[in-house]
Amino acid sequence: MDALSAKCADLVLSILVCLGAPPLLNSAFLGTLAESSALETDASFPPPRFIRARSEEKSSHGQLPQIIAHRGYNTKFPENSMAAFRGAIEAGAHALETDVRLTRDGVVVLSHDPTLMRCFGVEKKISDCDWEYISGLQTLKEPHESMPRLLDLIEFLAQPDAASIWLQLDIKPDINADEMMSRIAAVFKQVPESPGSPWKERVVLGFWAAKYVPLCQKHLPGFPLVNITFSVAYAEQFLAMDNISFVMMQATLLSPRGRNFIKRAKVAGRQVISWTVNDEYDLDWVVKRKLDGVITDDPKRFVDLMDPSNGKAISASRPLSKIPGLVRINFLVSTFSWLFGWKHGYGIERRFPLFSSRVKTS
Ligand SMILES: *[C@@H]1O[C@H](CO)[C@@H](O)[C@H](O)[C@H]1NC(C)=O
Ligand SMILES: *[C@H]1O[C@H](CO)[C@@H](O)[C@H](O)[C@H]1NC(C)=O
Repeated sequence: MDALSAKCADLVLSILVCLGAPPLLNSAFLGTLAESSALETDASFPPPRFIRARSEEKSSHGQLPQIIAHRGYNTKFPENSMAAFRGAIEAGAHALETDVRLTRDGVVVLSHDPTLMRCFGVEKKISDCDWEYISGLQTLKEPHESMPRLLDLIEFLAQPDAASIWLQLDIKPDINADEMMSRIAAVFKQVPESPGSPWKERVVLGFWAAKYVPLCQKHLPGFPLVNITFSVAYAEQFLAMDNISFVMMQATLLSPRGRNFIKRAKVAGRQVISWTVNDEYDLDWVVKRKLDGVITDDPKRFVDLMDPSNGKAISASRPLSKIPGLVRINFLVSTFSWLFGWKHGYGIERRFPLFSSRVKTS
């Protein structure tokens, strides 16, 4: 692609972001995704069996999705704080989802954003601060909490009363990948695992960019992987890669292509988890499609809704007023994927000729 076309692609991408495409679709982020080439590795991973839907006799569907607390119980507590993680478990969540970042001095901390602005009111990047400084900050949201390290969360999960809880780590691709993975691995080595439940059977590594696949293999061999994505087109190529499961944006799963993807993923024995689901009609959809899990901001509400003993079937239809929004997001994501492919030359056929023929899943 020549320089002028690249500029045009960038321009259209920025317009799409203004129109409401997910903010992470910025060109720096996409550039990181594009430098990947995972499929050439012969890495091997176990399937993440523990993220499968729970079988549930009392449900008419025979199974129910697992409830995964998004950055902890974040509608009630400051996101990604120890209070939010404890709160989620007390509320009955089956799993926690969190985001990892590195401080300047190499400490793995839990923060969704790369900067301290939104949660702590400080205009600094985490990667420019040392742990000693960050550990003294308090969240703007009450009850004011400090930012935990991954180590704090893992020590908490090592306690007997948290033994049944699993963890999804969202490894953001805008960081020094090799150092990040080796620091994460060091944390798991530092905290002794409970006898019957090794970390490998409780922690799933969520990655966005393919270059993380060989790094996960190098530093955390035997840990299962999930691909976090908004693009069904992108995820489809990983049906070809054994044992990789999926964490997909709910809005894109609802599209016809998304529904088809769910079917193929199931036939291939892959787990599919949906993010971020907060409405009852979306939960209803997830239950009917027999997805394996939902990532939600309010785990308590979903635990109550799904409790078969309260006798109330989850049943809610999507208000028609939501349809235009869904069409819009799917339009944005598809246009985006197409532009991204054009700009970076990704595309299942071009980048990964090996997998260009339609993946057979039967
Ligand atoms: C997938 O998982 C199975 C069962 O753990 C394992 O035998 C197989 O080698 C894995 N495949 C890959 C490519 O990791
Ligand atoms: C996972 O999804 C993202 C899109 O969010 C994609 O760019 C990424 O490369 C996918 N997986 C792998 C193995 O790369």
